[in-house]
Amino acid sequence: MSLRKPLTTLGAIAATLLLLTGCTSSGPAVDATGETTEVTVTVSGMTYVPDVIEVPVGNELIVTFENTGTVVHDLKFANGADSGDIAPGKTSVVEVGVIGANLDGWCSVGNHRAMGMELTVVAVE
Ligand SMILES: [Cu+2]
Repeated sequence: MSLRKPLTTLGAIAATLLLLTGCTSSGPAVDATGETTEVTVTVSGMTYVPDVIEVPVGNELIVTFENTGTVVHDLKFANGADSGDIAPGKTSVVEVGVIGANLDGWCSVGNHRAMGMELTVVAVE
């Protein structure tokens, strides 16, 4: 019986550590820097240009999406930010929010995503 108490204490400590780790690694809890990264994304064929956007962790990302393609496109992000449908030649400013982790973006029109219309926001330390 003398072993039982220390083991229980260790278990409680391990559980607490897991909780703390879970909190710091999940997206929204990132400390905002108060700075903004602004990027313009255009369309070439069925790809976004650029298709990788590097953002310092904690910066707010604002994407100016210019549909330089020949058909309607949009730009949606995995966190729910969305340009809506953008006609060729039109532009939309998308407030993506504070970036705490890598984030995927894609075009939800037709099968454009499968054809390659994807981009990645890379959170850099
Ligand atoms: Cu598209």
